[in-house]
Amino acid sequence: MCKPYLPPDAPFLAPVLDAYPFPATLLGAVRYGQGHINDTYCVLCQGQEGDCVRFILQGINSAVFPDPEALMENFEGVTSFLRKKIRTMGGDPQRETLSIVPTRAGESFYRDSAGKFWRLMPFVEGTDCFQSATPALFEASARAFGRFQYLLSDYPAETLHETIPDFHNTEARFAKFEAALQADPLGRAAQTRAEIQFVLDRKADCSVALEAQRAGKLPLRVTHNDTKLNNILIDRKTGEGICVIDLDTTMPGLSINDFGDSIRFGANHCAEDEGDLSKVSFDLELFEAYTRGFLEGAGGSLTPAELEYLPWGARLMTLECGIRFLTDYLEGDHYFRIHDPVQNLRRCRTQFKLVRDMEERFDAMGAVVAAYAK
Ligand code: ADP
Ligand code: GN1
Ligand code: MG
Repeated sequence: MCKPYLPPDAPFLAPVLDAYPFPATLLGAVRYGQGHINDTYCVLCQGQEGDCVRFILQGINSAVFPDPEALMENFEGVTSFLRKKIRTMGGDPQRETLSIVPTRAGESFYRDSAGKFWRLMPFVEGTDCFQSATPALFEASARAFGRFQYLLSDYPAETLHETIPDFHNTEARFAKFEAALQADPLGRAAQTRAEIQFVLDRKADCSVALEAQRAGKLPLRVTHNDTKLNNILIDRKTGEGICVIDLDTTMPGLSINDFGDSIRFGANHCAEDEGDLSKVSFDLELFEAYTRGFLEGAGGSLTPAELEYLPWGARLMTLECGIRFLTDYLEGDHYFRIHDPVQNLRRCRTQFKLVRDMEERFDAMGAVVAAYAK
């Protein structure tokens, strides 16, 4: 039998693959997807009938997730809860939520000799994952994210670990940015004066959602917290968002942030790292499509205050993400995966252009939400 193919830069995969009892002949693994955090591979096997069986193998980024065991506990808790609900509602739990393939030792993850955690999941077949979408696909993703929150509304939130403390604490993100600016280890502040000023001018904005939460206006819910379009698998036959993936940040949070993070990434027609800012603009039509879908999926579960703050969720998640890209650029690009030395700077600039657009069209965004909140 031939040795399975491994990417030349990933010889460390051999013992990881050995740890799993694949049900078919293992052909190899290739890098997969466009996530910024985990190491994702697609593993290919061939069944006895010549059929192809695929899996997703992920190495968990322990610099980002300090406690991978806690993260896997969340993953198992949330997915088994969803599986039960999906089954009760007559859905297909194999396709509508993620699941784990246990190791030969019966564990939900494998720890390699370098201490890195790996998990294996069945590939959800018959789906597509998009980096940008038409209004109809975007609306389908919104229904799925809204429904995800709705399905988890009676999940015992207190049992979830906070996998990244202060993940969407925009005030804490601002403070981290200020510290990076102060330290300026690579002397990059000099070339980013305009971006730095953009953030400093918006310090007060960073407190808007947190103040509403502290005042008891916005409730804590179980939220996904990373609702990028590419964290949804779209069913190829129906065009519906069938499976919410990338569950590592599912923990208590604000509904407006789940709404907002999707808008940040999807309500425009450019890549997150587009270098030509004349191509970057916030699209109100996509915003409307997402709003319609999210409110439908959430099934009337959002309070009037949450509805009122949805446009703020969009502005804040976009601002916060831009701040995070800029901070990472100033600190030397150790958080987000980059493919060239100024990618984080380009990413930050697209976010700030989108924030500016949203600021200009804020009343129109409010009117759209009001129209669908009725
Ligand atoms: P990251 O945290 O790095 O973003 P993700 O969990 O989002 O990692 O996975 C990266 C990509 O891999 C996704 O955008 C998607 O294209 C693909 N993917 C992940 N899990 C599955 C799955 N179970 N089935 C099919 N594709 C998947
Ligand atoms: C990361 O993991 P991925 O690529 O889906 C990041 C998000 C950012 C996003 C920006 C755990 O998401 O918070 O919004 O990049 N995830 C984590 O594209 O930090
Ligand atoms: Mg992802």
